[in-house]
This record gives sequence, structure tokens and C-alpha cells, in this order.
Amino acid sequence: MKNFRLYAITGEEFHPERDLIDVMEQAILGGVDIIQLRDKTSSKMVVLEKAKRLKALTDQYHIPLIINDHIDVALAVDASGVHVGQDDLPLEEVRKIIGKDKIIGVSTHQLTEAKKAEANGADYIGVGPIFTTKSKVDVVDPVTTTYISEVVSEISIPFVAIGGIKLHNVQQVIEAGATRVCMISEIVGASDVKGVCQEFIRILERK
Ligand code: 3NM
Repeated sequence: MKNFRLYAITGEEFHPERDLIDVMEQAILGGVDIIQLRDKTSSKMVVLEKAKRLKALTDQYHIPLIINDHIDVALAVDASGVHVGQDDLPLEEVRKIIGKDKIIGVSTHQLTEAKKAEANGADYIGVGPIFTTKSKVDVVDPVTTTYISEVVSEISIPFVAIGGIKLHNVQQVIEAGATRVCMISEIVGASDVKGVCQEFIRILERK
């Protein structure tokens, strides 16, 4: 899979006045190089429509689109891949459905989950929540940057740090060994989405 460093997940509750595509385009213009559609509340039809619109956008900028949970929607719009949690279908089954050329990302909250995801063929893992976050309802307690250090020494596939990451604390995440970071609220809830992304890129490049 193509390398990435700044991963934005959609979170329309953080920008009720602004259109999804406008916000995500600003994120891309600021340096986001992979996008995930995450919508836990809408109907399948609505998710499909959003996925189609985002696919047109991400194609325009030649970056991957990942669909959270909805494997069927990912296939229908020919997205680059899917992101699944610990309670979704086992990875082997997801791979059977989606095929070997698509990206599969898996959320992990402890090293045993990370090792399992790696062994079962995940293309990347999410590592979090590093800090407290209000963006995920069923979230576990923060795993802290200690989990990043463990993943750095034990896991070979790409990982992305997630959960409560902000401009003011991203340096800690980088110092623990993360080279890829993922956000919802700090990016899509910003009044200057592009500016925040440019600042993240500046910090990622400073290291
Ligand atoms: N997954 P924010 S934390 C979607 O730990 C998600 O797997 C997490 O949102 C995990 O950047 C999280 O607003 C929420 O904290 C990230």
C-alpha cells in the first residue's frame, strides 16, 4: 500500500454547517493523504451516497479512500479498502470478501490484538486511543504513548496513532515513534481545516 502520514477520518457532527466534501477537500489541500469515511449512524443508502461523493474527491487528488465497517459499500464504490474494529468480521473473512488487492486496517488497543492483526494479514493497524477522546462512544481507556513504543518494537506492518491527538500533543506521539497520525475532531472540527493540516505536516516533517 502507498505510504501515508496524515490520516483524516470524517466526523460530520463536528461541522454541522459545512458540507462533508468541502471539509475533506480542505483537509487534502492541507496535506491529508488518506481519508476514511466513518458514519456509525446513517442508513446504508446514505453511507453509500457519501462514499460515492468521497470517492470522486479522493480520485481527483489520487489518495486512498477507506470505508469504516461497510465492506459492501467499499466494494460498491471501488474504495481502496476498509477499516474494521475488534468486533467486526474476522480479518480472514474480510480478506475473502474484499480481495487481496484492497487495504484492510484494523483498530487495536493492545499488543495481543496488534500481533493477531499482523498475523492475519492486516495492511495497517490503528493504535489507540492514545489520549482521551469524545469521538468514539465505545472507546476503551487511553492506552497512552506506551502502547506506541510497544508496537514500534514488536510489530512490522504500518501503524497509525489515533485518539485524542491534537496539535498541542502530537509531538509526544511522534517522540514515542509514530510516523503516521490520524484524527477526527482536531481536523474536521477546525475553523481552518487546511491550516491545521498544514501545521500537522510541519510538525511531522520537523522530527
Ligand atoms: N478510533 P479524535 S479513537 C475512531 O482508539 C477512533 O481505535 C479510536 O477521534 C481507536 O481524533 C477514535 O477526535 C476517535 O479523538 C478519534
